[in-house]
Amino acid sequence: MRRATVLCLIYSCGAPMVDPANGDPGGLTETPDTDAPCSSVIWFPDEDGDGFGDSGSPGEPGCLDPEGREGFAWNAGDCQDQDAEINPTVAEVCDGMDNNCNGLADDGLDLFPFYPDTDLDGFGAFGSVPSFFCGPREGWATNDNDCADHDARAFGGQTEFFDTPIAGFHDAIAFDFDCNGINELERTVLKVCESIAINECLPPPQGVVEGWAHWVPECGKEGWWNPSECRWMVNPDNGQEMCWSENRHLVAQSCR
Ligand SMILES: [Ca+2]
Ligand SMILES: [Ca+2]
Ligand SMILES: [Ca+2]
Ligand SMILES: [Ca+2]
Repeated sequence: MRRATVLCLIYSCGAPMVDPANGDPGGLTETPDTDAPCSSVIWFPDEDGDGFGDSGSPGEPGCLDPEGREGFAWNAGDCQDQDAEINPTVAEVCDGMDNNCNGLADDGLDLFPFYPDTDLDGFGAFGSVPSFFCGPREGWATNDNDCADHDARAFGGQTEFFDTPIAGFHDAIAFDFDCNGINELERTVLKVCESIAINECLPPPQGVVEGWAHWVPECGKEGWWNPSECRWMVNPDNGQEMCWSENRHLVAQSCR
């Protein structure tokens, strides 16, 4: 009498069948024969409780009655029995893993083009051939805007300037950090300290606070920088009085 009740619970007496281990109708891959001998049902350990037993386990025979079968499922198919989010009913997602236990990782998903990004600056190499993946992965970028994929300082749209060149690039583009094909100087303003009379300095061009003391150096080259107003004072270099800028110092020209 009790066995009949259990079978009715399991099979809902004509309704869709449910897994006796967890009541999940999606959990069935095989239907045990209710008329078969008790020992013909194979139970598999279900550590993560997702209703699918460890597919690596040989299982053990037992009665259909789920009583005393906690931690077991009557069908195998779980390829990762420590993770309830991985089993045959789960939808495949782009994570490098086989979520639905069909033996394939990330199969059946939309693929997108990715370009090699050797220097990991988020920009793929100019004109490179894309590979197709379902989602981002290290060493690959969604664009091919990197004119120097061996120098993470250089990429399309870079706004910073640098005073050491890109290795291996010829002079005309050795400082082309924003990949527009030319070297642009960061600082081009002159602030020459000249006297118009004893004790009187040439007034600075309007708006010029600081600038190059003599000429505008090329990319990466050093030049003297006048950081403050020109005053009649003793030149600390030679002890003579002249128009001079305090704290004059050498600066390397940065470019991009
Ligand atoms: Ca499981
Ligand atoms: Ca996956
Ligand atoms: Ca890159
Ligand atoms: Ca780069």
